[in-house]
Amino acid sequence: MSFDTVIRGARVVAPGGVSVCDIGIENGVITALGASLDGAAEVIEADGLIAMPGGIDSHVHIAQPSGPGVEMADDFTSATRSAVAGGNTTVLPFCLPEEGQTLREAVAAYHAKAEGKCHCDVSFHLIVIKTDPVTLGQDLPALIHAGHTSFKVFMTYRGMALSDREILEVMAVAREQNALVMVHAENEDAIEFLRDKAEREGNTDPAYHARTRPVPVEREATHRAITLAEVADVPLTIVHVSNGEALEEIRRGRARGAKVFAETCPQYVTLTADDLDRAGFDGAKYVCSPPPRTTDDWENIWSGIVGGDFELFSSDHCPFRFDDSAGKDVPGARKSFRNIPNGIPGVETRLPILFSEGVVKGRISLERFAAITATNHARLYGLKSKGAIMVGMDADIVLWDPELTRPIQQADLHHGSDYTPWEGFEVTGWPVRTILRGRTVMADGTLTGAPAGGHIARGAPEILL
Ligand code: DUC
Ligand code: ZN
Ligand code: ZN
Repeated sequence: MSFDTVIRGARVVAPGGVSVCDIGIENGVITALGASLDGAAEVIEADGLIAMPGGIDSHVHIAQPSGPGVEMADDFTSATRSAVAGGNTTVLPFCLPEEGQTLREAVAAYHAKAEGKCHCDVSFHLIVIKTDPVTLGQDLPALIHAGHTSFKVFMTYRGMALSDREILEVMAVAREQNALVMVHAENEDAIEFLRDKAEREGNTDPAYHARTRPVPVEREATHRAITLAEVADVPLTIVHVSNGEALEEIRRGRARGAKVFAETCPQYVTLTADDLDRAGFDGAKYVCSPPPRTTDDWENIWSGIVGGDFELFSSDHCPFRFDDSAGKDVPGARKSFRNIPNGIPGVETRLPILFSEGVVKGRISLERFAAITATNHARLYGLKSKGAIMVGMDADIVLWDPELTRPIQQADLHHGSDYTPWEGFEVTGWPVRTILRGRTVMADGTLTGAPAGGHIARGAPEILL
């Protein structure tokens, strides 16, 4: 056999287990796994390294409209550069229509923004904020048909939140068209009640962002979202689960037979609400929704990661610059937490944090790491040729140095934000080479060429239960 590239001697994390072998690649596809593969134009010596499936981050926000005067810190160039540097080969951002745009127009404009800019592959989820007959009856079916087979609905944020009835109507389309609904589960009325009260009492610091979105607000909405999915008879993904009580609702739903998938993120096992209470305005760096909780909730979330409740570990990368009047410091943000743009950067740090806290600390196996960072994302969201080191799959492979210990530092990162919430957080294990469809796109933290990524149309979700 002849190959374009052979990766030699890595510990390969494949669906069938972990073994030392060579990986043969031809035309961007894995064509052989075995001992002593010869006949390659390029040989990558990988002794002592681990070969993982390229990370798939199925929850990132890129160049998303973010309200008047606010600009997201990443466009497709910087977000995918950061993704690749952090060991990812595919990311799934959300397409959100701007005021006055139809969903179809929004998707066309989003494609135009991504075209020629991506250092890794991308595929778009949709965000459904309108439920008029054109959106549900024409745009959504056409877009699903074109490979956008998942969409997010919000239970929070005035202007974006859907009523229960509207969520059911969206779920009915998902059922008919074989697509997957993702839900942001927080109760908007309860949040507004608490937020108005906090403001009336003069409690306007960033810390009140977390205090006005307490656990019951997420727990109730999680229960309601699962109930609605049971009524509509559809599977659903609950994204960014932050705490043990919401996780308990997911477990109870599953015990009843509901097809619920669950996602969590690094911030829910490494940050707490106290981070939003940092001196001055620094707490704004940690404002995201749902907010980080407590160290007890870290343990609750770990129990779900270790025990298999979470299929997905994503970043929810949603970057804003801190020292910027178009970012966290937008006019009004220091007057009230209500005005602070919501989200934190994390696409580059998701995998090192989980590798270090999960694999190196002995909580999860290499196989489970691969499943919740790549394989399950590919299967659940219909990326048929991605997510596993197997013959016939895209050669999306990341080589990890499992012993490299370093602190996370803004100075080393590649995103457009001017800070990382994990400044100084020490990790062991780092992705040292990212290979996208057979081509090395990052080596030792340096990107190695022009953007080589493209948009991937997805198939139907594979229901993992
Ligand atoms: N939800 C997300 O998924 N990301 C950022 C902000 C939000 O509310
Ligand atoms: Zn959300
Ligand atoms: Zn998000």
